[in-house]
Amino acid sequence: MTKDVLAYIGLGSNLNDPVIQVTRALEALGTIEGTSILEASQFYTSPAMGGPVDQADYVNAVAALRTVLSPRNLLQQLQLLELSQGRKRGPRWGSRIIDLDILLYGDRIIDEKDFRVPHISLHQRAFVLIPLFEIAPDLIMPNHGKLSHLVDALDSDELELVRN
Ligand code: ROI
Repeated sequence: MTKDVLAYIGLGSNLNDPVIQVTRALEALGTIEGTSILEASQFYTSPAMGGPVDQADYVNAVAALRTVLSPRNLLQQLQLLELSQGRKRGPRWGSRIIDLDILLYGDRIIDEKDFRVPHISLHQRAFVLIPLFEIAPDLIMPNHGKLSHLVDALDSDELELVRN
């Protein structure tokens, strides 16, 4: 039997109707081979944090996946989904139609130049930590310890739930 792993994916968009983009991407995640969605957070909106200031607000969510894919293969699939949703290469931290990041892959630590898990900025981004906490409040993360401690340390009140 192939071993499967619990992975957490961060989704974000601030272009071309972000709620629709994040919804489409969530649906697409469930179609990746060897992968199923266990849970998804609600959608949250917030101003661009940590990038150029003249950007539209983002919509973010986090999904829990069960996958038999390796971290690299999962990353490749996410990049294909980004392209199929029309993502163009732009400036670092610039606006994007869809951004799909591997936040966590089981308790694995990956430290390669172009690929780091846990995600390099996971611990300081309210738009990742709060939706992650919604679906995994008891999570203990490699490198970072208890998710609840990171959430307690956030001083951001800029995240709002998207009301449908
Ligand atoms: N800010 C928010 N609120 N949401 C994001 O998904 C996001 N992504 C980014 C930068 C530009 C750093 N800021 C963000 O890449």
